[in-house]
Amino acid sequence: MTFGGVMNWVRRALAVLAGAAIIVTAGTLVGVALSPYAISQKGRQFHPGEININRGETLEIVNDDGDLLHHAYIDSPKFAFDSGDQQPGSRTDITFPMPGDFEVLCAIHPKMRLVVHVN
Ligand SMILES: [Cu+2]
Repeated sequence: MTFGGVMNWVRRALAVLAGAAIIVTAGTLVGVALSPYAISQKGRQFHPGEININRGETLEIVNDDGDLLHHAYIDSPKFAFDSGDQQPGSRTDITFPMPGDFEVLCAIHPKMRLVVHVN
Protein backbone atom coordinates (compact mmCIF):
# COMPACT_ATOMS: atom_id res chain seq x y z
CA MET A 1 0.00 0.00 0.00
CA THR A 2 1.29 3.49 -0.87
CA PHE A 3 1.48 6.24 1.71
CA GLY A 4 -1.53 7.91 0.06
CA GLY A 5 -3.44 4.63 0.25
CA VAL A 6 -2.65 4.29 3.95
CA MET A 7 -3.79 7.86 4.60
CA ASN A 8 -7.08 7.22 2.75
CA TRP A 9 -7.64 4.11 4.85
CA VAL A 10 -6.95 6.05 8.07
CA ARG A 11 -9.37 8.79 7.02
CA ARG A 12 -12.11 6.27 6.28
CA ALA A 13 -11.52 4.47 9.60
CA LEU A 14 -11.69 7.74 11.54
CA ALA A 15 -14.90 8.73 9.74
CA VAL A 16 -16.49 5.38 10.66
CA LEU A 17 -15.42 5.76 14.30
CA ALA A 18 -16.78 9.31 14.47
CA GLY A 19 -20.08 8.18 12.97
CA ALA A 20 -20.31 5.34 15.48
CA ALA A 21 -19.60 7.72 18.36
CA ILE A 22 -22.40 10.03 17.22
CA ILE A 23 -24.87 7.13 16.99
CA VAL A 24 -23.93 5.82 20.45
CA THR A 25 -24.20 9.30 21.99
CA ALA A 26 -27.57 9.99 20.34
CA GLY A 27 -28.84 6.57 21.39
CA THR A 28 -27.85 7.20 25.00
CA LEU A 29 -29.60 10.58 25.06
CA VAL A 30 -32.75 9.17 23.45
CA GLY A 31 -32.63 6.20 25.82
CA VAL A 32 -32.60 8.45 28.87
CA ALA A 33 -35.42 10.59 27.51
CA LEU A 34 -37.61 7.62 26.59
CA SER A 35 -37.09 5.47 29.70
CA PRO A 36 -39.38 6.68 32.47
CA TYR A 37 -39.38 4.91 35.81
CA ALA A 38 -41.79 1.98 35.69
CA ILE A 39 -44.38 1.64 38.46
CA SER A 40 -46.83 -1.25 38.47
CA GLN A 41 -50.29 -1.27 40.01
CA LYS A 42 -50.89 -4.87 40.98
CA GLY A 43 -52.84 -6.54 43.78
CA ARG A 44 -54.24 -3.11 44.74
CA GLN A 45 -50.72 -1.86 45.51
CA PHE A 46 -48.06 0.24 43.83
CA HIS A 47 -44.82 -1.60 43.10
CA PRO A 48 -42.43 -0.27 44.22
CA GLY A 49 -44.21 1.69 46.94
CA GLU A 50 -41.45 4.29 47.24
CA ILE A 51 -39.02 5.76 44.72
CA ASN A 52 -36.33 8.46 44.43
CA ILE A 53 -36.14 10.47 41.23
CA ASN A 54 -34.80 13.82 40.04
CA ARG A 55 -36.81 16.90 39.17
CA GLY A 56 -38.19 16.72 35.64
CA GLU A 57 -38.19 12.92 35.55
CA THR A 58 -41.24 10.85 34.72
CA LEU A 59 -42.97 7.88 36.31
CA GLU A 60 -44.90 5.57 34.01
CA ILE A 61 -47.64 3.84 36.00
CA VAL A 62 -49.05 0.69 34.44
CA ASN A 63 -52.31 -0.83 35.64
CA ASP A 64 -51.32 -4.51 35.81
CA ASP A 65 -54.50 -5.52 37.66
CA GLY A 66 -56.29 -7.42 34.93
CA ASP A 67 -59.85 -6.45 35.83
CA LEU A 68 -59.57 -3.49 38.22
CA LEU A 69 -59.81 0.21 37.59
CA HIS A 70 -57.35 2.47 39.41
CA HIS A 71 -57.30 6.25 39.63
CA ALA A 72 -53.98 7.82 40.60
CA TYR A 73 -53.89 11.32 41.99
CA ILE A 74 -51.60 13.72 43.83
CA ASP A 75 -53.09 16.39 46.05
CA SER A 76 -50.17 18.50 47.28
CA PRO A 77 -50.01 22.28 47.71
CA LYS A 78 -47.01 22.24 45.34
CA PHE A 79 -48.25 19.87 42.67
CA ALA A 80 -51.61 18.34 41.79
CA PHE A 81 -52.25 15.51 39.37
CA ASP A 82 -55.30 13.43 38.45
CA SER A 83 -55.10 10.50 36.04
CA GLY A 84 -58.84 9.95 35.71
CA ASP A 85 -59.90 6.30 35.41
CA GLN A 86 -56.99 3.97 34.66
CA GLN A 87 -58.30 1.04 32.64
CA PRO A 88 -56.61 -2.37 33.02
CA GLY A 89 -53.43 -2.36 30.94
CA SER A 90 -53.36 1.43 30.60
CA ARG A 91 -50.25 3.56 31.12
CA THR A 92 -50.18 6.89 32.94
CA ASP A 93 -47.16 9.22 32.89
CA ILE A 94 -46.51 11.67 35.71
CA THR A 95 -43.65 14.17 35.33
CA PHE A 96 -42.55 15.88 38.55
CA PRO A 97 -41.59 19.49 37.85
CA MET A 98 -40.19 20.41 41.27
CA PRO A 99 -38.36 18.80 44.17
CA GLY A 100 -40.24 17.56 47.21
CA ASP A 101 -41.88 14.51 48.74
CA PHE A 102 -45.17 13.54 47.11
CA GLU A 103 -47.82 10.89 47.74
CA VAL A 104 -49.53 9.26 44.80
CA LEU A 105 -52.83 7.84 46.01
CA CYS A 106 -55.65 5.88 44.37
CA ALA A 107 -59.15 7.38 44.47
CA ILE A 108 -60.67 3.89 44.28
CA HIS A 109 -58.44 1.96 46.73
CA PRO A 110 -57.59 4.18 49.73
CA LYS A 111 -54.80 1.86 50.93
CA MET A 112 -52.81 2.25 47.70
CA ARG A 113 -49.92 4.64 48.27
CA LEU A 114 -46.76 5.51 46.36
CA VAL A 115 -44.22 7.85 47.95
CA VAL A 116 -42.09 9.81 45.49
CA HIS A 117 -38.99 11.67 46.65
CA VAL A 118 -38.02 14.21 44.00
CA ASN A 119 -34.50 15.57 44.38
CU1 LIG B 1 -56.52 1.48 42.85
